[in-house]
Amino acid sequence: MKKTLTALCALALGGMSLSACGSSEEGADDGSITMGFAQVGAESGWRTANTTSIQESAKEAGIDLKFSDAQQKQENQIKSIRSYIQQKVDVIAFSPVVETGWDAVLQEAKRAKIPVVLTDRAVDTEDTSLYVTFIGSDFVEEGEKAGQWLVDNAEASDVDKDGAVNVVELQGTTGSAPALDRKKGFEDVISSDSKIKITASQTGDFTRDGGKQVMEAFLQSTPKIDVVYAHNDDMGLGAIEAIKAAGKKPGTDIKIITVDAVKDGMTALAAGEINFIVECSPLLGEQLMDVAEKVVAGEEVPDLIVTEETTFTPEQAAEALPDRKY
Ligand code: GYE
Repeated sequence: MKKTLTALCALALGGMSLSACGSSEEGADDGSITMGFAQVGAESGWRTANTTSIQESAKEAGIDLKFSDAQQKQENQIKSIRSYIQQKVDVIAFSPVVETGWDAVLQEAKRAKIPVVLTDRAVDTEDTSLYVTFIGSDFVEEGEKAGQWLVDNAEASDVDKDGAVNVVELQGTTGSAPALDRKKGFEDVISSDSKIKITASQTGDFTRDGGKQVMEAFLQSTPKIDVVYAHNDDMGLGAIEAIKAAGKKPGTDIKIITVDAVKDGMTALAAGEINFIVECSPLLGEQLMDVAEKVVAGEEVPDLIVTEETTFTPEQAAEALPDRKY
């Protein structure tokens, strides 16, 4: 199972981190790679599509995948990473549920000479030698795109035409890269327009149920809501249920902006219940397997691999839906 490419590694070390080298342990070199993948959970449509992409791509690439679901808990992810180290996998990949608190376990992987690839979410650490590369989206840019749509459509979003656009925000998992960055990008852009204000902001943990519950509370506590900015489609879909239950029309009485563009979100967008979606692609599996093969072979890979993404209006969603893969 183990590939020993110490010579190659040594050659390539000039431009890459130590942790990028394959396992030093000698073993049967049958060419196959074992990857340990520590997934966040199954909290959203995005996550389900991401898991499918990783499992299918591993199969296609002939990579032996050990997969675990942490149910959105950091301690579970740390446990699986430790077990992958013990099992001496060739490469560890994971999507860190929150940004901080990874240094200790990543040091253990480094000591065991097992390279780590981050995918989807980033970690906040000073020691960038603890992982080889990051594959995923620019979440700040996603927040900026959401904010830009609102700035461009502020007048139309001022539902009762009182000159103020009151936004409630449904945040993703507290401390996660997408929640922090989507908030930041959005706030940066809307700050250019004094009419737009975030009047309430709370986490719905990226789940439909979380979005519904927080929105129910907002509808009771916040007198005038013009716009919902949800950090993912699922929370936006939960908010739609709450808005309907309160006797209001989602997309009309209250405008909705979300991120992801999974099928359920796109369907609601095409139906006019969501007004704008910023795309975030979960189809990261193929790139991940590609990078894993290179890393295990001691080849150099870029430090950062950023996914290209677009945005959707209702008309664009209707057009894109028939061919949508997730
Ligand atoms: O937007 C959300 C999921 O980390 C980009 O996690 C991912 C986010 C995605 O639960 O739906």
